Amino acid sequence: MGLAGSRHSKVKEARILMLGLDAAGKSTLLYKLKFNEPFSTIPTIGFNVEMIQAEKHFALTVWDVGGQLKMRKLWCYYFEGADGLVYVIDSANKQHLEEARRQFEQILKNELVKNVPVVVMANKQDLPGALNAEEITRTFNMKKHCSDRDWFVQPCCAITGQGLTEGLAKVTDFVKNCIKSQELAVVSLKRSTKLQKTRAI
Ligand SMILES: Nc1nc2c(ncn2[C@@H]2O[C@H](COP(=O)(O)OP(=O)(O)O)[C@@H](O)[C@H]2O)c(=O)[nH]1
Ligand SMILES: [Mg+2]
Repeated sequence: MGLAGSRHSKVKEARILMLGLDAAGKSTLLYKLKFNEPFSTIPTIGFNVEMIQAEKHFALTVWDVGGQLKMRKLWCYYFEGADGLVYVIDSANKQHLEEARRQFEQILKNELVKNVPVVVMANKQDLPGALNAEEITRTFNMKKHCSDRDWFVQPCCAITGQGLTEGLAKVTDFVKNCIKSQELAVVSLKRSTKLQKTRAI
């Protein structure tokens, strides 16, 4: 989390890491959110990054990191300093679902994103046979794997934009709560250190 603009600016900025297998719809989702227009994407080599004004005083820098096999080895380099995770799934691609689930578990195990809130975007809800939010929750065993953090499964369609603002609002709320509790932890740590010093005198 950082402060954008001048030192006294009230605009807070959080860093969101968007991951998911190749062709899940990450770039489409990012550009629909940013420009509200369908965007013709090409497989992402490297990453796309966009600043999205989630609220008047709250901006999200969303990092869309390429999901191709050779890119996935680099994911961990983006983990450090992430305030929130968005994991995008092609809910209609049954062949890739198991791989998406395995990859998701792998990400959650990483120490660098411990306790970082996660919103799963169950994308491509417009396609026949797409798994709904409950089915994704069950298949991905969300309750077990995300017991240490805030989580939510948001059904969406990146092409029409359905569900995207709801997903964005959810991740914003989670991140703000997380930041608030970190700030409270710092305050109480400072207080107890002060108390200890007073006692020592
Ligand atoms: N039917 C449908 N297609 C989608 C949706 N979202 C993305 N796509 C398509 O899926 C393909 C891969 O999308 P892209 O954003 O490049 O995926 P990325 O590799 O995760 O960045 C493109 O052809 C998109 O048009 C969706 O919600 N529904
Ligand atoms: Mg992409």
